[in-house]
Amino acid sequence: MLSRRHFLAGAGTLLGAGLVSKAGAAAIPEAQIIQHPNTIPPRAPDNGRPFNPVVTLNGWSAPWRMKNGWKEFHLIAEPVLRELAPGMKATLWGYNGSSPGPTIEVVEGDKVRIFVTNKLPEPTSIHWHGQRLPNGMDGVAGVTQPQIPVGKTFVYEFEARRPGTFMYHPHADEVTQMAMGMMGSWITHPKDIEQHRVDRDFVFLLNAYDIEPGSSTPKVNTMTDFNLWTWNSRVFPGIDSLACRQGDRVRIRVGNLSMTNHPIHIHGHEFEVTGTDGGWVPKTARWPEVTTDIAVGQMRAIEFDATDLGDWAFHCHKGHHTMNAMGHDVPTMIGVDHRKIADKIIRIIPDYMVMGERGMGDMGDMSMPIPENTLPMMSGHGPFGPIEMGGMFTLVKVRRDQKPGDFKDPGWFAHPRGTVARLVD
Ligand SMILES: [Cu+2]
Repeated sequence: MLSRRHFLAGAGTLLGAGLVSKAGAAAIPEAQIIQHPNTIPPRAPDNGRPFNPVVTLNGWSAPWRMKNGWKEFHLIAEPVLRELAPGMKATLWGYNGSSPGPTIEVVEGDKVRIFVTNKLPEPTSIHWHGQRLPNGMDGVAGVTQPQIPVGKTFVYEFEARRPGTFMYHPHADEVTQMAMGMMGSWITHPKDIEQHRVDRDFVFLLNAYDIEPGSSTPKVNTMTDFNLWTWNSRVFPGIDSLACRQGDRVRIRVGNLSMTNHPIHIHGHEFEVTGTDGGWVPKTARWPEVTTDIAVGQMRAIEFDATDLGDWAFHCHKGHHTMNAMGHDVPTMIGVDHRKIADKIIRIIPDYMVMGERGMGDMGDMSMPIPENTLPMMSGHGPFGPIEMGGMFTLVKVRRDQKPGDFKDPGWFAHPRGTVARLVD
């Protein structure tokens, strides 16, 4: 048994709820809560060391305050309602109003203090994945610290020693808490603002949920059969596009906190993996790719020159990861003429639909009845018709006139005359 003295002297200092509410109000910085899923464009830091901020896809970076040389953040672990895409909201757990939580951005050498308040119905902790830090700050409940009890606030303090891209997530009842959406990105920028400098720097996490059509809470005991494949807890067409200016050097940092690997693929350009959660890859060790597999618990930073104008697909290459729920139990019907049997079934089940005999593409275009709070399996409409995608899919939009620092979606690409595949027969 730990005595109270040990408790206070331990890795995470426990602050009583009373302290937080009154005398301690100024001791803990206010947490910014954001509940909408829009991408908030970055702001140059107004205090602390300078850095080039990242763009969190369908998210934002946490504000901080400087106090006696420490950069202080406040994360609140709590239940949140996250819109996965227009038409579907999920009941998740996250931080500061969202799943994932806000991105933490610091600079190499910063002394960082993070207050973590637990408003979940069960104890939690936060592990700072990939970081070099004192063992007692590593966030493994039971091993390096006691669990953060319900209603209490812990504080983590360490120096951001190694620049790179990291993640944060609970290390207490991990299966439940990660399946419910608890995670976030962490960027430690290099001290030298010119080092690894790019024109656009995006970040997001790969995650996945198993939510029954018509419901909103993930099944937390699912091991492999997830049905919603998400980027920062969003599915296509709810994932924002990555707007770039022609000629930009672009970095996309992708962390995987789902339970399977994802081969991430770009069209029209080739990239190099320039960083992992272990650090920056030396130039001589890089090779060109158009797909990179990101395993569970890994981060990959990819970089490319956005040379070619257009709307370029950027997605996971596993086919079923670019689809939404409902697809799993449908038998393959390609080549089966089941009109006769369908007539008989319709007499018993009036809503029965014949589907899939020409492939599944029809479903993107169909207005079939689906339960409330459920997304179609494939959706999205482009300038040439149905897109037939869902899940882990978005577009890298390269434009000549996209202004530096402008991340707004520029709309559909206007293809120059004679450059679109066409009907000839
Ligand atoms: Cu995938």
